[in-house]
Amino acid sequence: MTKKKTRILLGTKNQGKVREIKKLLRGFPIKFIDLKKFKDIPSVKENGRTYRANAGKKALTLARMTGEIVMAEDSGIEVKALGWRPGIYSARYSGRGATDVRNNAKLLRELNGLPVSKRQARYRSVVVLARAGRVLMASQGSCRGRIETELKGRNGFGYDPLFIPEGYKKTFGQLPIKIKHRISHRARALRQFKKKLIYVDFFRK
Ligand code: ITT
Repeated sequence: MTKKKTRILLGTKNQGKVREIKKLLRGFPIKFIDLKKFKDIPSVKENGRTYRANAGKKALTLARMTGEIVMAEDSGIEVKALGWRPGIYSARYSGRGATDVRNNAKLLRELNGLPVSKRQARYRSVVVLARAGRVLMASQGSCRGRIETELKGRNGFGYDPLFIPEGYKKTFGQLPIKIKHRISHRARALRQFKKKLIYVDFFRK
């Protein structure tokens, strides 16, 4: 008899994240499905004060709505010169109807004239796994770097055309995606996730 693979729903509407998470967890003995399977599912309101709170709320709410085991992620970019903003507000940084294009334009505007030495930043990611009513596990990762003075490259998504990871001279938009998959906040959070997953008891009530 063949054993059925455990399946996990990727609880994100961000296609950039879906692409990366699927790639980063490829070959892992778990079947991943995405939210496309649940067409009219409403967006979860993110009103927490931390990445952990938002990721937890997304995972628990979607688990309740779908009956699936759900992995959700909350992430953002933090810029030192802005008092580590926008952080948890990264997706909504440029206000109502925010897009990656507008968010990047606002970031460039806010940092206008700031020298390279003052443009430190970091990405952060928190991943939460939940089943109806219970968080099973959480993991996190971060990636240090700085903000470029103009948009460069088309790889990745979101703030990637502006983010130069520490130790490199090019943005994630320019670097081969293989490098992002090795050193990004999400890659680190998911490496920890994989290590912890073997200790998760999916069936404990
Ligand atoms: P879900 O809540 O449905 O997952 P979202 O895009 O709203 O999608 P978040 O609330 O976690 O997700 O917002 C994270 C934002 O931070 C995201 O929209 C990007 O603008 C930015 N971000 C996070 N990780 C990134 C990455 O690897 N590259 C570029 N930008 C990133």
